[in-house]
Amino acid sequence: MLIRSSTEILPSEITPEGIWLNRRQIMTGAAALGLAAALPAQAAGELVYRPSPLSAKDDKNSFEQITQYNNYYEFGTGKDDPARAAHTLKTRPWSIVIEGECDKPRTFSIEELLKIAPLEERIYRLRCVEGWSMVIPWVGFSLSELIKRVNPTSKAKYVELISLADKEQMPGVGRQVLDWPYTEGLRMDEAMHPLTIMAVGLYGKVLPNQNGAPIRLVVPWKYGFKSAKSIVKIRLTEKQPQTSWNKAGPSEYGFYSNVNPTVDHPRWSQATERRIGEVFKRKTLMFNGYGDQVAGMYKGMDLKKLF
Ligand SMILES: Nc1nc2c(c(=O)[nH]1)N[C@H]1C(S)=C(S)[C@@H](COP(=O)(O)O)O[C@H]1N2
Ligand SMILES: [Mo]
Repeated sequence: MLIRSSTEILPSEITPEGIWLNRRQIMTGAAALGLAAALPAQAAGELVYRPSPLSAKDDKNSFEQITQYNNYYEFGTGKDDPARAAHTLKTRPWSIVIEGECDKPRTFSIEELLKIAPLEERIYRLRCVEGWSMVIPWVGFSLSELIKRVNPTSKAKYVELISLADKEQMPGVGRQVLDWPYTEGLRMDEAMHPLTIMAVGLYGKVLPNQNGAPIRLVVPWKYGFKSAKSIVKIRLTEKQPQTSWNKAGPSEYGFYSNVNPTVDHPRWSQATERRIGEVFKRKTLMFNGYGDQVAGMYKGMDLKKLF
């Protein structure tokens, strides 16, 4: 008999588009044997996904680097706190409530979310506002796929994303380091942009707790803190929502938080960054190198004022 942990994906949660097999399955020859042969691999927490042309060509950081050096203040402010402490996060049952300016507000279970659209691998650069970066092979789907399903009204101008805040599971929530729950926000066009994803996995596997299991936002042209983890609520709003980091330091963390080497943080330069695992610093790229795809959304805006 198969014994499953609560974080594993059930075969019934996998999209029927079983033709998209990951590289490992192809390499092991499982593909040649058909979907039935691939199922035991999925039961062990493997996701079925297809590659995406939106992936970066950069060398990926290792699974070890991506899962042992984290910011997840609900589990402590040290980089190694989340990997050590996030095992207490319960990722099943899980659901996301979508409410606010939409015709069809509703709750999506994690099982429904995993089937919203075929999963894709998105290799993205992540630039933390602290001055380091990584390249992470996420598995997820476009946030637009989810927002479309609730029929936003014409008043829906912004999207507020809210993380879980449960003292029982999250030791850091007992400390006043941020105004919990961790809250982030995007303008509607940013939320609907094809690069903006909800990630459910990385390196082909179910998302580790410390990376924001079971489902988190990833917005690759913005500083890492916009990419809220372990999301439980999404609210469509007419007014620009408040965000936890903006409340904590309004002069340091603006609403837009686009990666911008020409706008320094008041306490340090943003011109360069250190890719985790590398010795020499790199020049930080405008919009984290995604300018061709996203710069149009900010035409005519003063990005020094709207940082
Ligand atoms: N809920 C929540 N989301 C969060 C954070 C957090 O502390 N709490 N930290 C942010 C920051 S500062 C960064 S750089 C990224 C890090 O994501 P990773 O650990 O998966 O690399 O998560 C972001 N999302
Ligand atoms: Mo960050």
